[in-house]
Amino acid sequence: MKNNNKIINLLKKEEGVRRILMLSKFFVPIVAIICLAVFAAGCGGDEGGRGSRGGQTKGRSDITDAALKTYIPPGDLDEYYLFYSGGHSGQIYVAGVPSMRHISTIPVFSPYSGTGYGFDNESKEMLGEYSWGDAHHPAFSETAGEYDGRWLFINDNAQGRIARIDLSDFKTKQILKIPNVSANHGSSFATENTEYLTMATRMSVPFPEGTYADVTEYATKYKGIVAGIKVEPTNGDMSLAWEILMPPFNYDLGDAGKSISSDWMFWTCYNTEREFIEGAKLEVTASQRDKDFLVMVNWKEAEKAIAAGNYTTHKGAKVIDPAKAPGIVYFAGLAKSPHGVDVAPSGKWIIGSGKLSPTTTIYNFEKILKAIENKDYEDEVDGIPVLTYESVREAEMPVGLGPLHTQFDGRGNAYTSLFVESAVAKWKLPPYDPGDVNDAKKMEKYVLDKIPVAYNIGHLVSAEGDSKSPDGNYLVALNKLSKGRHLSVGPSIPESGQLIGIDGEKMKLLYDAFTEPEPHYAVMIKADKLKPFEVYKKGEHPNKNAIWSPEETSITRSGKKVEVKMIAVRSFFAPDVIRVNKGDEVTVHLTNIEQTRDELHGFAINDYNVNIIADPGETKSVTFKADKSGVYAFYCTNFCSALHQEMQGYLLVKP
Ligand code: K7E
Ligand code: CUA
Repeated sequence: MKNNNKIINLLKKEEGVRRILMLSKFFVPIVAIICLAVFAAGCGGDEGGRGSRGGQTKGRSDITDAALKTYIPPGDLDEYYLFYSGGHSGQIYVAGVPSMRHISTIPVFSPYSGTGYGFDNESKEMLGEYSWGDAHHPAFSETAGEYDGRWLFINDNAQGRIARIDLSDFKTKQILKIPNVSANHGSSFATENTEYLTMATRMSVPFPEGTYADVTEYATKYKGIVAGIKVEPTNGDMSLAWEILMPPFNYDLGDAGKSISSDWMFWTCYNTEREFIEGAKLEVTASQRDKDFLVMVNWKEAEKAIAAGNYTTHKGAKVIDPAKAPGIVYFAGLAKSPHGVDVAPSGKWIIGSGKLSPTTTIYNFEKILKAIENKDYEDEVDGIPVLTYESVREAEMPVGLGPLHTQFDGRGNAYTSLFVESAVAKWKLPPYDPGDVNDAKKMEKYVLDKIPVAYNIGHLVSAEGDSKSPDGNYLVALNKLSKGRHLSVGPSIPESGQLIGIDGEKMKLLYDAFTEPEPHYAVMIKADKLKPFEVYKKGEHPNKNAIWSPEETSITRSGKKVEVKMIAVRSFFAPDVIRVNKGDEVTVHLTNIEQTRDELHGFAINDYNVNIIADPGETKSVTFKADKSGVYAFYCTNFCSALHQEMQGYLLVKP
């Protein structure tokens, strides 16, 4: 309480200073005197305005500093959008940074009655036979290595799928399912100009998909796949371009190259022991070898192999066998049981993290190219060359225990999450003193700072951190545990996102936020890069079932099929009575003819599990079987006007 009052007082003072500074444009001489007086009173005159909430302010406790950096006054807007993946909730959460306020939820792989997603015919068709997905890694579309604000992609770790969200209306527009990829985890990372998105098998299965082979035949019959998903540059439409047949490892995380490495994709993999021994615990059997692998795929070479017809087709997918198409895939040793792989903004440094090693491995991409050119191989696995580790690694950084993922600030620093240590380590990217690189003790000096997080961090994300030019001001730690950090809500508690300031030498914890399950990864984009539209303007989003006036409404029957064209507008439906016979198949096309922002109308039929919602100017369709006779009320679910409660009608089902 005491602290709160202190903050409020300081905030009041701060606001006062800010107002004075704004006025100073007009009353410079007077204000100069006042400012001097304020300085003398010990309150910093270093207000930099909302856009540059940077720098540690003098004379204030950290708590005040954190409050000033994260407090967005009512009515003011955040600087960044943060898109959190929702894990097995199948959704994406949208928050503002630095306030960390939750703004919206975008349903992707799971139905969400709040927006009617998964209830209308269009989204039902996208979801197909599945009612959930495991959303792990969101990725922005990029142009020349910078976030272009067009689309957001996200993978489904459960079902070999990838989805595209249009950032002009924050809605899921496509879900692509591809064959042969079992558990798509190393996804959905975008290449420099969104030529491709990555996909990869996390849990190898017999190839092709649907083949039966006992786990005793794991080493020979089971296979992994890494795949390239082509993105149509005009409309974002995704399609499968190629698959590459890989040894039965677990392909974990991926990333796409930049600049010098822009033709390449990277993944980590574990269980290079290629075993699945019943009852022997994978955690044990997959941790035998001292090193697993970094996987490198040249997608330009994969394109060439496809163009040359050097592939076979399985379940409709063009599959390249790297043993028969050299020059596409390479391995390099990577510290035991790796998880994350992250390409630095320059594209030259590839950072791999081995969960069971207290170091991250920094590869030099120039050395990788040289090793490939010189055929500097230390081994070969299923026809795939393994580059000599000593030739391609630049250094190993002793970051701490349980390194998982790495992000960047654009000033030559990297930030690695430490799951076991519950901390974030800040360290310096190369160059290093040549005398230091082979001495773990000497490398310690390049670990510049460490900050504890609460608790057990997985991913972390910095502002525009996957682009060529990260902003270097904010970092969000995505933690698996949050106990004791919020009011208790029983045995299952939320995950947490902790905002950390990274604009100074030392990292500073600024704010605790919480989310539903489970934000594996998130991406952060400058707010001004997104320009979502406000209504579906009449004529701009053609839909063959759209109608715009009461005169155009209709109920037509052909055999046992009934089609209803309906409008919704404050505060009525037309038609408001639908008469059908028991056993009819009824399709309602609902157009919300409003052209005012946020004037949504819902259409729910009681006891029929019908719940669709149309945004202003949008048309949605729903088809159901009128299999229960009687009278069923329908009504608008979104509070739309003072007479919203009156917005209702009846479905009459004749026996
Ligand atoms: Cu949870 Cu990227 Cu799927 Cu790491 S992953 S934590
Ligand atoms: Cu329309 Cu409530």
